[in-house]
Amino acid sequence: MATETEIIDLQKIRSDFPILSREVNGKPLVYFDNGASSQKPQQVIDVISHYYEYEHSNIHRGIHTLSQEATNAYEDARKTLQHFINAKHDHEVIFTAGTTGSINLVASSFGKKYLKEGDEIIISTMEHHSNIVPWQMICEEKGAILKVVPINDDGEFLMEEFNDLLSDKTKLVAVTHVSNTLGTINPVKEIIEKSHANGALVLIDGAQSIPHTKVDVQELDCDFYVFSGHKMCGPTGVGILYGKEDILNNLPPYQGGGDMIKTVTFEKTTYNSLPHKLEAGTPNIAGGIGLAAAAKYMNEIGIDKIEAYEHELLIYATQQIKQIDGVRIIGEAENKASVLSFLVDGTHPSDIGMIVDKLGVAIRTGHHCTEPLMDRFGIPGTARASFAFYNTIEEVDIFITALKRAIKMLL
Ligand code: 7TS
Repeated sequence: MATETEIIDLQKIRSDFPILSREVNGKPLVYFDNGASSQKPQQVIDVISHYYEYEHSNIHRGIHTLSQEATNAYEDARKTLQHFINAKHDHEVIFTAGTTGSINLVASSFGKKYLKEGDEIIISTMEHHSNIVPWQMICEEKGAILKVVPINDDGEFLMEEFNDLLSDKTKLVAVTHVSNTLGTINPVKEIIEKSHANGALVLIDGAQSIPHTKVDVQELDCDFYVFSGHKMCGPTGVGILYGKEDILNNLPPYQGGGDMIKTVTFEKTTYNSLPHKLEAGTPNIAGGIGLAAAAKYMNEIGIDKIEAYEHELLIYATQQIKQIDGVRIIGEAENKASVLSFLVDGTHPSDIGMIVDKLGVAIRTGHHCTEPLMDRFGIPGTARASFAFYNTIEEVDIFITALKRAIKMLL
């Protein structure tokens, strides 16, 4: 096994993240809740501060210098994100409030125009509530039907069952690239090919993949790809909806308001072109600029290196946790990202979470906004450690020691 320093310069990277040097409950922070939200490097914090200190003004409307500078910075950020996911055009990159905002936009606009009674949307058992509830809402409104692809006991997407669900009634398939609870990496390219062969569009929920793996939307050939800034070292309250140009052009606007119009009279409004048609109102300007800074930061480290290093953390942590009696890992897919969900016989995940927190270790416990997935496994929730590229093997050791202490106290 290669050592961590051979893959990335861990010492330098950790020094970029001010929060990593703080203490929690008198212990050095071990932050293993990256699936919920990642921490932010100084480079991103500085870009946001600089924007507010020197550049802030509203965008797309001012003739004055500051407004032009802010507009340029925001539109440059869009281009950075275009290149980050290899979209063909910058106007295929729509700024939203996050993954949830992006999925609601597609469900509402796509559903309004294209869904009719008896049509079907397919999702999978391992979806986050964000990729379930918006589809339920639009299906209810339109009399459409939500179908769910089952998974096996390891937490893997069942392709044959998916094939059986696909039909000429299927209008859209919405699946997660990486499961936030199980870590499963889904075969999205195959899912996209099969859906297209069947005439259905595909939305990929990239909330958990974008922080860990190189995403090329043209190579994937997905119709929509959505993600949040805050899970990839960027700020909260901003995210991306990528959509193919012709598909976005044909979507009706999601929200009405400033910026998304070309002309307005009381009789009739005409809409702006992409991307503005889908971005009503003053956006999260600093958020967009901060998100682009995060994309640049990750690119500079190298997404391939991030992926390789995080894989080593996962393998090491999995080996260590398996040596503890009574631990059951939830999600043992062959192809897994750096998420380790587990249960310990005779204990409750939240008790484990509370005790390891006292020892400085931040993990998440509960259903992780995947209640139907918890039902599939017949459990109320899990404890989840999720790793980022700034975590270390030593931190995994601290976590394992803390976990052993917690188990001793609870049993
Ligand atoms: N989709 C997936 C796969 C996610 O993991 C999350 C957030 C979302 C959608 C929603 O993202 P948001 O930024 O719009 O809230 N997942 C988690 C998690 O695992 N723990 O906290 C949030």
